[in-house]
This record gives sequence, structure tokens and C-alpha cells, in this order.
Amino acid sequence: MRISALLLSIALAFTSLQAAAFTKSLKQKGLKVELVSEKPLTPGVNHLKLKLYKASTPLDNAKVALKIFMPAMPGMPYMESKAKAKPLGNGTYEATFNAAMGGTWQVHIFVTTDKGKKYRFKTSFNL
Ligand SMILES: [Cu+2]
Repeated sequence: MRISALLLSIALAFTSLQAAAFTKSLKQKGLKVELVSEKPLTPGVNHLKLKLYKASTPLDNAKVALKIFMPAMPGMPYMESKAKAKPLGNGTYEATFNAAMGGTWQVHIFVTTDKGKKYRFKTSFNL
């Protein structure tokens, strides 16, 4: 009984890992952003879905942009990459961005609602 429950939870965990290789949830002042990528984020080109929710309702008609940057390091200049996300409907936006190298990237996500309200979310990606 216990073992079957354990196996079931492992199977469920595996299924949810299969569903999306990368997910992250951010929240600020009542606005929630779920980041979802079908494939693992890697150096090079990535497609990231950003799902916006205001009070659990999908938020459409927002302007969504993403900036990733890496501070200068010894022997390496500051690097950054910007992307405007395109709306896919139902509160979902998709940003395609290029990461020049592996490592830790700082990430800022800028959201402007159709009412002109601005949000900035900060997180990081390890590629
Ligand atoms: Cu670097």
C-alpha cells in the first residue's frame, strides 16, 4: 500500500516534469506571472511563455518585455538581451530570447497593463 502510493507520487512528479521542462512563478502587487518553457532553458535561443493573472483572471492586452543580463566578469563584458513578448491570448505571452552563454542570468520582466499600470519582476535563470 505504502509502496504503491510512493510509486504513484513518483509517476505524478515525473508526469509534471514531462509537461514543462522549466516553470517559475512570480508574484507582485496582485499580479502573478507564471514562466513556462516546454524545453529546458539553454544557452542560445529560448522560447518562454509568460502567463499573467490578476486576481486569478488571465490578463490580456498588456505589454510584456523581458531583459536578461549578466554583469561584467573578469575577462568578460556586460551582456544583455531584450525581447518583447507577443500575445497568444488567454493571458499568455511568448518571449523569444537569446542567451549568449551559459551561467546565471539576471532577469527583469516588465509588464504594462492596458490601464498603464507598470510592474517589474526580478528573477534569475541558470543556463
Ligand atoms: Cu558572463
